[in-house]
Amino acid sequence: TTFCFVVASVISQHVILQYHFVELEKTWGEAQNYCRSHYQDLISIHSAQQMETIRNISGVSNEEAVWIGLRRNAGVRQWLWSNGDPVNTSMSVIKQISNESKNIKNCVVIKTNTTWQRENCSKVNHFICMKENKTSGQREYHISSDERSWFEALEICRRDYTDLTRIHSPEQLQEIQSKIGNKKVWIGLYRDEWLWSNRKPALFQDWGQGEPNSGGNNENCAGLQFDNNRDGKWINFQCTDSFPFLCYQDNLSTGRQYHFIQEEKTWFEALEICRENYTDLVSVRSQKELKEIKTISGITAIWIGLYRNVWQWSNGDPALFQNWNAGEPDNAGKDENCVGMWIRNPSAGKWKDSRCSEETYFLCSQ
Ligand SMILES: *[C@@H]1O[C@H](CO)[C@@H](O)[C@H](O)[C@H]1NC(C)=O
Ligand SMILES: *[C@@H]1O[C@H](CO)[C@@H](O)[C@H](O)[C@H]1NC(C)=O
Ligand SMILES: *[C@@H]1O[C@H](CO)[C@@H](O)[C@H](O)[C@H]1NC(C)=O
Ligand SMILES: *[C@@H]1O[C@H](CO)[C@@H](O)[C@H](O)[C@H]1NC(C)=O
Ligand SMILES: *[C@@H]1O[C@H](CO)[C@@H](O)[C@H](O)[C@H]1NC(C)=O
Ligand SMILES: *[C@@H]1O[C@H](CO)[C@@H](O)[C@H](O)[C@H]1NC(C)=O
Ligand SMILES: *[C@@H]1O[C@H](CO)[C@@H](O)[C@H](O)[C@H]1NC(C)=O
Ligand SMILES: CC(=O)N[C@H]1CO[C@H](CO)[C@@H](O)[C@@H]1O
Repeated sequence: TTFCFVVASVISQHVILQYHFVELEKTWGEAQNYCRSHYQDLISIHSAQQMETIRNISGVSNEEAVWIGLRRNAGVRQWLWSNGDPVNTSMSVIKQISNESKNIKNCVVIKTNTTWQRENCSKVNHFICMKENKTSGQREYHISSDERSWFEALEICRRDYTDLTRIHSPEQLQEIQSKIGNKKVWIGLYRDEWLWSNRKPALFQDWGQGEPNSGGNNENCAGLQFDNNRDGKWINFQCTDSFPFLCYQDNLSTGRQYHFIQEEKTWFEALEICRENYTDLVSVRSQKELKEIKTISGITAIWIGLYRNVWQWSNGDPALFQNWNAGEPDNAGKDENCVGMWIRNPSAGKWKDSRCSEETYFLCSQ
C-alpha cells in the first residue's frame, strides 16, 4: 500500500518544487530516509508564503503534527549575519558576545553605548531594518515602532526593506547608534542553532508561542503542530516521536557530489557520518557511476553503501547493477553483510562482502 502522493507543485524562479505528503507514521530519522530514497529530502521552508501553501495542503491540518526537515544543528554553531555573511571578528564589540554552546540565547540586540547582548530569539524587541542600494552601498535605516521576535523582524525587514541591519565596521556601528536613541533593537546577528535536512540554513522560522522550548532536553526535531490550536506553527519534538511527514523534490538536482572520508570506520559508523554530514554512503548504480568513483587512489579499499538484506543500497535503492570480484560475495568469514570496493589494482572497482564491523575508508554522496 502506498499513502503518498504529490500534493502541490509550485513554480518559482525556474524551479519546479513538488511537495509530497506521506501519511505513514515514522520517526524523524526514518522520515528523512524515506524522503531521500523516494524523493529528494524532507521539506525545507523558507518563507511565510511557502508556509501558507503547506498549511493548505489537503489532509495535513487534520494531523496531530507532521515532520518537516528541521533539526537542531549538532555541528559547530557560529555567529552569522542573516544573509550568511561572516562576522568581522576584529571589531571589539563582537568579542562581547560569548561563545558558550549550551546557551539558548542565539540572537543579538544592541542599545546605545552599551554592550551587545544575546537574547532568546523568541523574545520581542524593537528592530532596525536597512534598505541598501547594492550599487552605491548607500543605506537607509528604519527603526520599528512595534516589537517582534527576531524571526518575525527578519520577515518584515525583508518584505519592506532589504534585511535586518548588518554591521561590518565601527563606522557603521556609530551611525546606527546615533539613530536608535534609547531603544533596544534586534540586529541581523544570530547563531544557527537549527539546520535543514538538505543543509540549507534556517533563515525563516515560524515557531509557536514559547517554542522552541527546552522541554525534555532532547527535543531536537521540528514539526508543524495542528492540535491544541497550534494551527501548524512549529514545535520542537523528540526525534523519536512518530508522525506523518512532508517530502519535496525539485527539478534542480543535477549530478551527485562525492565526499571521500579518510577515516577508518565500521560500515554503520560510516553510514551515520555520511547521513549526518552529506546524504548517504555512496551507491553505484551503473558503469558510469562506477567510473566516476574509481578516480580515488592510493588506498586499498572503501566502504560503499551496499549491504545484505536482500542486497540493497543504504538509500533503499535495489541493487540492479552489481560488480563483484571473482568468487564474491562468498560470506567467507560469516556475517559478511556489508560491501567494500577494491581501490588497489588488480581488482580496482570490484566488490567484496565484508564484516560490517571492519574499519575502512568510505565515500559519501550528496
Ligand atoms: C525546471 O523547470 C522550470 C520550469 O519549467 C524550467 O524553467 C527550468 O529550466 C527547469 N530547470 C532544470 C534544471 O531543468
Ligand atoms: C490557503 O487557503 C486559504 C483559505 O482557503 C486561501 O484564502 C489562500 O489563498 C490559500 N493560500 C495559498 C497560498 O494557497
Ligand atoms: C572590521 O573591523 C575593523 C576594526 O574594528 C575595521 O578596521 C575594518 O574595516 C572592518 N572590516 C570591514 C570589512 O569592514
Ligand atoms: C566562536 O567559536 C568559533 C569556533 O570555535 C570561532 O571560530 C569563532 O571565532 C568564535 N567566535 C567568537 C565571537 O568568539
Ligand atoms: C554615547 O557616548 C558618547 C561618547 O562616548 C556620548 O557623546 C553620547 O552622548 C552617548 N549617548 C548616550 C545616549 O548616552
Ligand atoms: C543606487 O545607486 C546608484 C549609483 O549611485 C544610482 O544610480 C541608483 O539610482 C540607485 N538606485 C536606487 C534604487 O536608488
Ligand atoms: C524564549 O522566550 C519565549 C518567550 O518569551 C519563552 O516562552 C520561551 O520559553 C523561551 N525559551 C527558552 C528556551 O527559554
Ligand atoms: C567527516 C565529517 O565531516 N565529519 C563530521 C560530521 O558531522 C559531525 C557533527 O555533526 C562532526 O563531528 C564530524 O566531524
